[in-house]
Amino acid sequence: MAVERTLSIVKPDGVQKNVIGEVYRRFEQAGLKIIAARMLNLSQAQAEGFYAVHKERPFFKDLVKYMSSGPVMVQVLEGENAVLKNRELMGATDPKKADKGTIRADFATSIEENVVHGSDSVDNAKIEIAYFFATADLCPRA
Ligand code: RTP
Ligand code: MG
Repeated sequence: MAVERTLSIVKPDGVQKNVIGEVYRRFEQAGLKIIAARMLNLSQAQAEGFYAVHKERPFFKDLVKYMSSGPVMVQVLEGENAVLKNRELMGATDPKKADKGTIRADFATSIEENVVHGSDSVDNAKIEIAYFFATADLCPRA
């Protein structure tokens, strides 16, 4: 299995629910290392740019409004199979469909306010990591 990097975001509802530490605990328990992190308020323009792939979708406007409604915590995770491992920890987009014990099943409010984002492929992870971090910001370790 390859060591990969993926971009994770604790979304505004996750920060508001005070579960950053709980989400980090799950990453670390699964063997994922946090190699960079920053908290910020996304502007509408930043949220639009980040979710540009969804710009034709009916939920895009709401998604941008929600993602820029409060602080987010953004991190780079590194580990074996990190992209899929993070998606498994997150659970399905709709918390009603998410497996028991996943982050979204445990903490999400709705299909929109679903606590976390995770890159869906290694290629998208590279693009998303570069959206928030310079190479010099990453702190990989053995
Ligand atoms: P994410 O990109 O945030 O990790 O989530 P995902 O891959 O599981 O889901 P995706 O299809 O990429 O959708 C991105 C985010 O848009 C919001 N959404 N709202 N109202 C709706 O029907 C709807 N569908 C999606 C969610 O916040 C979703 O995570
Ligand atoms: Mg997605």
